[in-house]
Amino acid sequence: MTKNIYFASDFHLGAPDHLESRKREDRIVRWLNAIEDSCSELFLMGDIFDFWFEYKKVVPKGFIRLQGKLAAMSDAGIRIYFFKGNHDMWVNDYFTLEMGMQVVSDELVIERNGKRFFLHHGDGLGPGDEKYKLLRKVFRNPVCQWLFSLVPPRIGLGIANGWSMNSKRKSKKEVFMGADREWLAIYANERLAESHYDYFIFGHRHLPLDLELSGGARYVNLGEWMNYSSYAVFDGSNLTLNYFEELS
Ligand SMILES: [Mn+2]
Repeated sequence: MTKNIYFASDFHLGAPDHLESRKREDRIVRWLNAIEDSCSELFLMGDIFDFWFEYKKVVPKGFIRLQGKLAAMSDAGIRIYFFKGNHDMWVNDYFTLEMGMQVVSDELVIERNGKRFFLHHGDGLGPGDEKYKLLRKVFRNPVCQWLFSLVPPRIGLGIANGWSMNSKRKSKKEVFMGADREWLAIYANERLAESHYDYFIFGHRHLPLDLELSGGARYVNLGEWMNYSSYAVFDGSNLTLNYFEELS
């Protein structure tokens, strides 16, 4: 393996408003420009969009610079994976047809250079959050998705945008709960009891983390791009958590 693998999540494009989102999108494209020469695979691990719903013939406006950049990278031979997040699970074939991205619905286990990775956005895993786990079943239900698709975009996207305004809350920084209480670390340790993994990489938590798990495995949380511009890179032997354009 001569090139790097990059992981990022939780861009939440669209939130909190057009101007802020555009500034973030520009930063993300600068990041992609900076990494593309060294990148063999790119894992976009959920909540890339603050809201996405794909109708049969209609997709949400905006985010065109990111989409153009991803299309160009994919055309240049970089493999790109798009994980469904809790904000953007309603994808169909648009990302695959237009940007060559492979859509991942739940977890993806990969092996690269002898290292085993467990990858997932992170929503609905570990103890607690029963209300969301129930909601997730409804949101992911094909019949419910079909029913929503019957609502005209003017109304459907209006409802959704009002809804995702809740995610303004999301721009505040999350607080570390301690290694024994971080639920994705608890979840990862449960998986480790069944099988060997070197790395667990999740998003969703909105807090960049690099925690040691049992048996020397690690849990890396990708953070988010409202406050941190954090991402992970695997260079073939090491996995590191980095910050793009870090303010000094
Ligand atoms: Mn998120």
